[in-house]
Amino acid sequence: MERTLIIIKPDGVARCLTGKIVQRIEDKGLTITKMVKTTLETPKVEAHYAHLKDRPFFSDLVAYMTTGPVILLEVTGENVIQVMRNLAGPTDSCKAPAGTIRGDFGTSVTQNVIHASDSVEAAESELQRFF
Ligand code: IDP
Ligand code: MG
Repeated sequence: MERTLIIIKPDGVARCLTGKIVQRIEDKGLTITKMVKTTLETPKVEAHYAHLKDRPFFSDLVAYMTTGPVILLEVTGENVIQVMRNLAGPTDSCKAPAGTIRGDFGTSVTQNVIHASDSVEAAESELQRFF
């Protein structure tokens, strides 16, 4: 069994998409093992996205992630990291196929509704950071 960190980002929470996203995760047979609503503080978001700190959109990204509450989820299941990346879809909501969370609900490349860890190492360090 693997575990991953999912964040329902501020746009997802503000647009009342939490129930729909949780439903998709459970419909896929994955288990939500932790779930917390919180508002993220700037230093944690900066650490989470440290790999993007030299990109021109970094300050907008950090501002967006701290604008309102998020839902933090630990999701557990077989190959859950890859399965959740598949459910999320590609980063850019405008290019993400219909049927994916970002394709169905995301509105831009930044406002793409959810975060999903992209490797075992990332998942473990992100779960430690946020829980
Ligand atoms: P991922 O969330 O699909 O793993 P990353 O490249 O790790 O994508 O980027 C982290 C987050 O930064 C994205 O989910 C998105 O919110 C934002 N982002 C990524 N690329 C861009 C961009 O080119 N312009 C604006 N925001 C971006
Ligand atoms: Mg990423």
